[in-house]
Amino acid sequence: MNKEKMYKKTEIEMIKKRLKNQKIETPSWGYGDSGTRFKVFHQEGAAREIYEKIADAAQVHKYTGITPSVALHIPWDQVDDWLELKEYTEDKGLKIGAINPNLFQEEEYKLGSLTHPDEQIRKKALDHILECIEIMRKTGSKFLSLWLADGTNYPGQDDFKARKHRLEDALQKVYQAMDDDMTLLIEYKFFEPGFYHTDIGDWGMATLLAKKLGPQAKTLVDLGHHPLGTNIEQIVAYLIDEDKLGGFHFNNKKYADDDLTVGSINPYELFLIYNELVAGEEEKEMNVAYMIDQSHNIKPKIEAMIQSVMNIQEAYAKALLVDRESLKEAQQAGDVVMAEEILLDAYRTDVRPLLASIREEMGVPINPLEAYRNSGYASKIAEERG
Ligand code: PSV
Ligand code: MN
Repeated sequence: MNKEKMYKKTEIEMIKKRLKNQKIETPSWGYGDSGTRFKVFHQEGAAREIYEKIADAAQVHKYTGITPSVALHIPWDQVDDWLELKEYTEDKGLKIGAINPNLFQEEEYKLGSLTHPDEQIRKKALDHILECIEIMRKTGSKFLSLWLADGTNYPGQDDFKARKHRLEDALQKVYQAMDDDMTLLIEYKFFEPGFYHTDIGDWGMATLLAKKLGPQAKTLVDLGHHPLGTNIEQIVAYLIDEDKLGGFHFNNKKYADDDLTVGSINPYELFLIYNELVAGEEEKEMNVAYMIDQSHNIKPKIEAMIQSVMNIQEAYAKALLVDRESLKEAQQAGDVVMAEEILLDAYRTDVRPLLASIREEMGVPINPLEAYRNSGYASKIAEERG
């Protein structure tokens, strides 16, 4: 029953080319000490400031070859001289990626930032975003990645519609302030820190906001931000179809927004998401910012990041192997079993030899994790940084 697909040489070359072009952005905040509200564990050698974070991100790129940019979080990564940081980043062979405004740490944001009932607080939040757009200009970043912690904790605390209108007003101003080559990514999350409601609770709300704003506003899918059981691959397919898929925050969850290693809990889901992405790529030009959003509290940071990148690479490779023509035929014929078998066939393929061969051609180690482990970088930074 299982129809084995034989790949032609040209098909393999095409798959390899696409794998070599894959790009994943890593987050500055994934390289520093992190934890939960119970405890932040210190790791020897963990990056203490943005220059060290960039240096560590460069290691991930050195060993994987597919992580050429780093997302910044402002003000966590604030510096006095952005040009100097840009040059340092470029010297390390990287670029500054998405700029993430931080609208959740100030005392004034207790009742919200862009949705706050007080106009003065809303202005403070808007000014911070406008400052982030300036930082984008100075660093060459093209993505403004917006996540709001806004929401309420109790029924009746505030008016849903009034908050929606405040948000729409503010986002209009943000959109107007952006340059033509910038994209606003709107991230959603169904809970936390608001436990009664969040102002951008799901992909529908994010996408409605993005649609009202215009083509430079898109939705960002963070894999940890859905209720359990949500069919994320369907959301991805819908967003692609609507030209509204702007970016990803890769991670994996078991319970809530756990920030677990991407692909560690449900690798089949990751594959199915990539299956939609590959189908989308074959249909249209997609300008998607693929980013990791994980903070590893226990694992060594750089190793965890390399592991994550490799898991994403595997999911993409497997999705590229899906026999799309036969899948279409099976779907058309109502052959439910065969359609599923075609997906499983690709999913069960051991793509490690394929990835080893592209790594060889790209001039990076065949086993990035092992090569990094043997490099001595971890003990070097532990000694230097204390
Ligand atoms: C919120 O949970 C989030 O996913 C947003 O992307 C933040 O910017 C990030 O985590 C870091 O706190
Ligand atoms: Mn996120």
